[in-house]
Amino acid sequence: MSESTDPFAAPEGHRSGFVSIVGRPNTGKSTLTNALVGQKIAITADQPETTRHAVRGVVHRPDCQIIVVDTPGLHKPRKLIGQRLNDAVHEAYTDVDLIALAVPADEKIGPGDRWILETVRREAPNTQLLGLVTKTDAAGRDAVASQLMALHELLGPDVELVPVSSESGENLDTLVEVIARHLPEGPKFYPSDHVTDEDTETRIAELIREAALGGLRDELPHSVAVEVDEILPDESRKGLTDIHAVIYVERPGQKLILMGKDGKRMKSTVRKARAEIMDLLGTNIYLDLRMKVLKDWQSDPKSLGRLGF
Ligand SMILES: Nc1nc2c(ncn2[C@@H]2O[C@H](COP(=O)(O)OP(=O)(O)OP(=O)(O)O)[C@@H](O)[C@H]2O)c(=O)[nH]1
Ligand SMILES: [Mg+2]
Repeated sequence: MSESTDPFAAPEGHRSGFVSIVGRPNTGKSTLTNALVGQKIAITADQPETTRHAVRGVVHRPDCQIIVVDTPGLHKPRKLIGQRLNDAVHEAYTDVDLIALAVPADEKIGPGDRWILETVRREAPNTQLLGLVTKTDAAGRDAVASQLMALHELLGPDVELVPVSSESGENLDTLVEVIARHLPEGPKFYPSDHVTDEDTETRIAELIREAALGGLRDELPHSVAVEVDEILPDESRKGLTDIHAVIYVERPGQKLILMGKDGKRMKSTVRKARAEIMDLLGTNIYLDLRMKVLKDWQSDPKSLGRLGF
């Protein structure tokens, strides 16, 4: 293979490694991961606790390759699923080169952030930290400045800080440079066209969950899980791929809410999910979406196992 077509070819001085983004729920970790990778690989929502497993995305630059590990927001667990999510984060940051702690510009640093920092320092004592003030577009300059001071106070003088906005793109390139500077020299781990380890089925299930979450309030988003049953590429129907999936909720009343009046909400969920999935697959699809009650699945070990937690 000639050098120019080798997808692993890297110049002298090339850097590579892993950075985990950790932080409280809803601090913009997944949105930032997508912005850095340049593609939607992790779903996002305006409610906390959206991400439920560590999602790897690859950032390709001529002089570096960064594997960003988006993690579920950390908090003291209340249910069995919370414990499982925290365990997933633990796995995601014990073997990385760098851990970036994200705090949003528009919320005060509090006990939740301190608890995360203590956990990280205890369990990955030798891993270099980086501090991120996210969502800088959502706060004024003064607020961003005082958040940087507060984060400096929290993390100490040896930790570099970067204020970023995934929304406006502010400092995304700087962040890539800062991360790369903390990584060791090394080869490419992934070929240059690889953006994520997520398999297609998982990405489809997540896109359906994202569509279903839109506008839900309170505890309801946490009760939603999605499983893809079947993906059937059907040649005879001119490339129309059949996708069969199930949305799980915990109680019959939740099913009614997700269905909406005259099934309106469900129809809009199917429409939104279908558009995103077609974008991902680049083909036309038929989406068969059903809904089932899996009673209190968030607290039931058997159900959690079945849903992959
Ligand atoms: N204004 C603004 N909003 C943002 C930015 N980044 C994320 N958000 C919003 O913040 C909310 C949460 O974003 P996510 O990326 O899902 O947050 P997360 O930290 O991954 O959340 P969990 O997975 O629940 O831990 C969404 O409504 C995003 O649109 C940003 O740079 N600016
Ligand atoms: Mg997330």
